[in-house]
Amino acid sequence: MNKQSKPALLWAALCGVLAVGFGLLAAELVAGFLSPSLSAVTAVGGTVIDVVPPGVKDWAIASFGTSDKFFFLIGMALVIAILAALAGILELKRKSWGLVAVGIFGLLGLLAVLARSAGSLAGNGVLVLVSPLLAAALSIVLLRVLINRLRGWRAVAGSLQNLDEASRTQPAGQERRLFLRNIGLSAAATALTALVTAAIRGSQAAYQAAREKLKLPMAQQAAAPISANAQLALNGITSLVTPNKQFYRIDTALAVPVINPNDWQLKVTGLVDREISMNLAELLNQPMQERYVTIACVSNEVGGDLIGNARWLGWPVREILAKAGVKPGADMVLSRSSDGFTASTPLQAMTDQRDAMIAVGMNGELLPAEHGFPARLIVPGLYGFVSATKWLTELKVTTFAADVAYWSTRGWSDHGPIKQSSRIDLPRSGSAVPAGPTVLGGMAWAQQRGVSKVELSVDGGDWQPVKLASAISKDTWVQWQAELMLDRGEHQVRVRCVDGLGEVQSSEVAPPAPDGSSGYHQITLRVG
Ligand SMILES: Nc1nc2c(c(=O)[nH]1)N[C@H]1C(S)=C(S)[C@@H](COP(=O)(O)O)O[C@H]1N2
Ligand SMILES: [Mo]
Repeated sequence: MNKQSKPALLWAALCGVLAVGFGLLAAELVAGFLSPSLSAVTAVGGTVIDVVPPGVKDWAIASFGTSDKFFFLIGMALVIAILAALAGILELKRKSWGLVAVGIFGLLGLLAVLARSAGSLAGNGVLVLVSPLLAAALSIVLLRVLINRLRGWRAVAGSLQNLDEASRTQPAGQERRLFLRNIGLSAAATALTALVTAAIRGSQAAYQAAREKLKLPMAQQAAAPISANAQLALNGITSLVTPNKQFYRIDTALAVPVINPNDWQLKVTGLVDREISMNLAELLNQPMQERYVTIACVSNEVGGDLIGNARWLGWPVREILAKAGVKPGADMVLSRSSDGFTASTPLQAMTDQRDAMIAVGMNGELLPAEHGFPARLIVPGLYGFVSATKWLTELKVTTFAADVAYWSTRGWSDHGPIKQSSRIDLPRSGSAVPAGPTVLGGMAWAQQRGVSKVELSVDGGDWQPVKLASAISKDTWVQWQAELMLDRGEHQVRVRCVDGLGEVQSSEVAPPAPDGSSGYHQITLRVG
């Protein structure tokens, strides 16, 4: 251990605070930019609040009242600052030890984020891990740079101690100036990052406040309650209705568009008799209907999980089109999002009895920002890229000949009916299962036509029908369950479904591009 003078230790503590402060704030900035619901600091705070004994929470609420959150954040900042200062001192005394300490804090932050988002990584994917990792990485790099500079200064100053005053101020002075300049730059960068982060979070707070004032309208036509026979009593089976936080998210938006509901407008343009412009209050006043619809991504591989089922609340698209008056000749609606994304949907699918809707509600809540707040399209039976425009701002009535949508210019088909498909979710492929009866379960879908049968084939043998739950509707997926007696050894099990018209799922193996994957989902089981 090398002995350091008191001022050196104070400088090292400051280095620690600046390094960790900058790292955390920069990570907050990136998280805030990506999505209003991503934040390592909030996740760590939330986890702390979760694990603190109830007595302490009661005491905090009693002593600080409604400012308890504010004081909690101040307290958290203090604890982080003290730990960061200690890490700085440690790094000065023992090279790399401080960095390891910061790395450990980062790891704890990562665990807190994981604990908070348990099971819901699906929504924002790996993005939730970005914030703690980035914070740790930036803090470590900056701490290393600053402490190395500090060391350089102390080393020169120390080695020159025996020389006379005049000859030692020169190099030591240079090193000192370099160090101070680094400290100054870091402080400025930290302050700037803090300002930008505060600005982003401020506008998001305004969005949150405006959002909280909104009330999800009542459905004029509510969805019928789900029959008990639609939900199989099978442990671990995919839930029939996908919770919003677990709903797959696919879009081209790097940063989730955060739309202030007070500024939002929906326009109907193009081949119409009367253009329409409508604000959110007007939209929410329209007669709403509620439907369970299973939407899917064209990029979903056979057996994949880019599919989800929700109870959507919305206004039928055909109603707004009728108000606008569609001119003869039109055959497509080009929907546009606030971020420029467009989808081309056949006019037919927007106006027929399938109930395409401008959705504002998802499973009883306003749309989450990630899923298109304040309004998006939901068109039963079509893949998302040709129908499910989120952050919807415009419906242009047009023709396939005149307009081309975002993905149609990028090698994907411009008509996108969802291919009927099925999936084995239980057990996971590659599982070892004990000898005796093996229970399997999964999902099947054939939107617009419904599923009439699900069948399994073991090791290429005959197709055997399995138990099929009742469907919520033709537009939703259906759960299935089976019990197989398998011999010891390795087995391949495949699944297929039959739709409501008797059409058997296609065995032709196709990749997602250009119009959706096909083929049978197969799993391997080791029975022993
Ligand atoms: N604005 C916008 N809307 C979009 C997309 C997009 O990239 N931008 N992607 C579409 C695609 S490809 C799919 S599969 C669905 C996914 O909807 P979800 O993220 O709510 O599951 O949204 C559609 N709507
Ligand atoms: Mo998609």
